[in-house]
Amino acid sequence: MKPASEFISPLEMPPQDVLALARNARRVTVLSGAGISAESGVPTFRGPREALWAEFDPRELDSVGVFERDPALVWGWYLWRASQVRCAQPNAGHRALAAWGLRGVAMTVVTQNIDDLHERGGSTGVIHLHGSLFAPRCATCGQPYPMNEVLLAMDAGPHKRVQPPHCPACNGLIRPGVVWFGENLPEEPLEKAANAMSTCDLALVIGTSSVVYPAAALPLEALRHDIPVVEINPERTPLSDHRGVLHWAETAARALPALLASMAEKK
Ligand code: BV8
Ligand code: ZN
Repeated sequence: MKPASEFISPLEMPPQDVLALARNARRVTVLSGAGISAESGVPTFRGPREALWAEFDPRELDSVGVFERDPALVWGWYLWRASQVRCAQPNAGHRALAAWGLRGVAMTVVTQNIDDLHERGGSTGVIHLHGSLFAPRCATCGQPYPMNEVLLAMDAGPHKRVQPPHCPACNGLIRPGVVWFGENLPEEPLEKAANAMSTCDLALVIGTSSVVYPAAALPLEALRHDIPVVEINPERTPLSDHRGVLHWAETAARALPALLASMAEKK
């Protein structure tokens, strides 16, 4: 049987220092961003090409004020994004993280993403810092509202206005269950994420531009505790130059399976 490493093109062999850290890690915490879903066809926010916000000004759609002014525009945009994610599949990066978690390490996945691709790729206990596309709630009383098939069947489009439903409890407007700019992150997920980042023995930062706070401050928490941080991203980010960060210029769907395959190799 040929060793797995022979199936991996030299391009994808993990850097030796990253491989050594991964092999010795017993508690791994991941912080992921839109980049980990890019190879599933879900557009990123600030990427060069298909950036989601290339079409929209984030202040245009990612703040409470806009929803109050034009709920149908915002609701239509999020419905469209939910239908896009439902057509997407978890990629090899999502699946490799889930597989790693089954190899006896304590794996905590913290994500800024509002898609469910980590869960569909097999990860459990995923911590969502910015909410979820699939957990709408009442903008007035906060009651959760089921994102059911009817809603998803609507032919929402990026510029299509769709009137949001009303809350059965108080008749308030139903809004996307996400965190917009200027809104506080949910406390419990943020606390759990900060704890996971400061008590692990390896932090992986995958597919994020590291510009949105307070999420972008989490890897700095690991560095403050002298925990090694590996950043997997084809581009460099403000995090890349921090002392203690190993930047691996690779995509998630190539790097993570390669890391797992190499870890399985005899040392
Ligand atoms: C807060 C909503 C307290 C859901 C998002 C002034 C006023 C108010 C606030 C602020 C202010 N100044 C600063 C702030 C704080 C603000 C902030 O950080 N602003 C930044 C932009 C300067 N943060 C907030 O407002 C947060 N709340 O602070 O509350 C508060 C309250 C009141 C007043 C002040 C403070 C709320 C932040 C959450 C905002 N909501 N989205 C949605 O629609 O999705 S943010 C949005 O950006 C998404 O959630 C996304 O997750 C997040 C980060 O983006 P990334 O995931 O990193 O994606 P991006 O496209 O940027 O990068 C992709 C990366 O992947 C790239 O590096 C690329 O190279 C790489 N990549 C591409 N392909 C691959 C890949 N990597 C690997 N493999 C590949 N194949
Ligand atoms: Zn309500």
